[in-house]
Amino acid sequence: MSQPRVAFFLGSASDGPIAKKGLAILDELGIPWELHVASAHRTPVRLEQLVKASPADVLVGIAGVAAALPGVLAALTPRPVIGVPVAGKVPFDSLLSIAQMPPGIPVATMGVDRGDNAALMAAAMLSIGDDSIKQAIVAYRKRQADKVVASDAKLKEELAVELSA
Ligand code: RP5
Repeated sequence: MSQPRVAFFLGSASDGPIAKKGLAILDELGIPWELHVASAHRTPVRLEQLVKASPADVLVGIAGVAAALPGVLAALTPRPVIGVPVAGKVPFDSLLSIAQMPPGIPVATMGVDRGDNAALMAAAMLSIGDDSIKQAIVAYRKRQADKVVASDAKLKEELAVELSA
């Protein structure tokens, strides 16, 4: 097994579906990852131990409500930290908790529930020193573009049938 390059930290197992979107992309790009459930508020000591033990180059923090997790990750390591706010009942709570970091400890904040973009951003960071990851991102984008073009043809075909009926 190769060393994980990206570590996903989740404030709760209930954030799992958001993480899964990103982990599937890392698998597609051939980037090894690890995942931990560790809350900044409920298990601060465990969180610190896990961050210190992690060999990953990039950390991703996924959390909802008063989402301190990505900010605390960033406080615990000089490695880049990407934050993913999880949607909840109060609009913008987790987004602002993650994006509005005080000066000195930044978190690269993704859109709400965008675990997929967190993986792509982590891959882009790693690609700075790794040409094979750069190639994997280019190929991923080509597949994405091909899907859009295929959906265009499919929708036109469906509409032609439906509207001529
Ligand atoms: C946050 O509280 C977690 O990241 C999760 O998004 C939210 C709710 O947690 P659970 O009540 O589902 O454990 O800390």
